[in-house]
Amino acid sequence: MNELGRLEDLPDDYLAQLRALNLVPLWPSLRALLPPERPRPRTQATCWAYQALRPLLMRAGTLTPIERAERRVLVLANPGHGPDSLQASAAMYLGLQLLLPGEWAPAHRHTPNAVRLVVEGEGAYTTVDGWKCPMARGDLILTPTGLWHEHGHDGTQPVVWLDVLDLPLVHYLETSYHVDGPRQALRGEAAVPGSAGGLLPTPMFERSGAAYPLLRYPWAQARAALLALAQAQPALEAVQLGYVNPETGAPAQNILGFHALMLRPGQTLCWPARSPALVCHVIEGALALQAGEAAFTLAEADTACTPGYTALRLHNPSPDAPAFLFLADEGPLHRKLGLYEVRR
Ligand code: 1HN
Repeated sequence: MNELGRLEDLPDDYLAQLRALNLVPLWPSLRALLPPERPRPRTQATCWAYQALRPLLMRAGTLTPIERAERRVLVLANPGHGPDSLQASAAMYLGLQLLLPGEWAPAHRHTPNAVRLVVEGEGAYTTVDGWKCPMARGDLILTPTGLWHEHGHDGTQPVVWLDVLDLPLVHYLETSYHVDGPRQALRGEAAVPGSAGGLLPTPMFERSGAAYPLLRYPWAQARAALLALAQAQPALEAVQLGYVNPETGAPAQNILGFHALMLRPGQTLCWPARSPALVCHVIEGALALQAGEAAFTLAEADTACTPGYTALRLHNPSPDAPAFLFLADEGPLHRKLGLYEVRR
């Protein structure tokens, strides 16, 4: 491969004339834009230990009242992207949000898609598009693009959840904005999937046609489904379920993908390098995670992010208990763009 000319090789007066006309030579940047053989992700394999950050999140609860925060969140910022970009990966934003008893986070809607994965506490709820979604540990609640959402808390203990948004992508596209609104009129409690053994709830005469017919995926159902799948298929390697739109079978949201994974006691999964970055959050149990050269041990409620194009090893160190993980990735986006790749 040819060594390409550098910017420093060009005379100052030439560079000044280019700059004055808003022109830039390509060749000094070409190799960085198109590195040989594989991308060079800025995203670094990073792990956030819940027990280390929890006191800081609780302290935010005393330092900043909800009225001064709107959303009281500590962002999990990937060091490869720097602290100011608020990015976990190229397309994923992660934050841990705290809502205290009696607090209310007012209604708004915005272009980025969000999901909440409940980490701790009970008694809080999110109202999405008028549907009340109670929050219990491990539940996944969607707040897709454009839908009104607000959070309330009728319980007695702090509630914490993990927010996953496609904000970095939507911001990069210069399409990110929000609209504030009044408290939503309640339409009722959000439907639960009620799916079992190949049976799905069918609308009485036709599909609702709603872009997001299901907003809340209770953990109790996902956990039971994983255990049933593991038992029914002892030879199945990855005991994994995808969060999908039950009317279409497509991923639950358009840009990011969400999965629940069970690792059997002592199980190790070796995954080839794939193009999307991945977020792993431990709902129950523990995870020894290796991503390229990086290695972490995650305890319950810990969260890690791994770059794309990186082979992964996921190991459940417990000899007798399964591990349950929540996974988020950029798979739907890569597939839609024709960029999805697996390197075997
Ligand atoms: C947002 O609207 C929420 O509604 C949480 O709870 C985190 C991060 C960036 C932009 C909007 C929420 C967010 C957010």
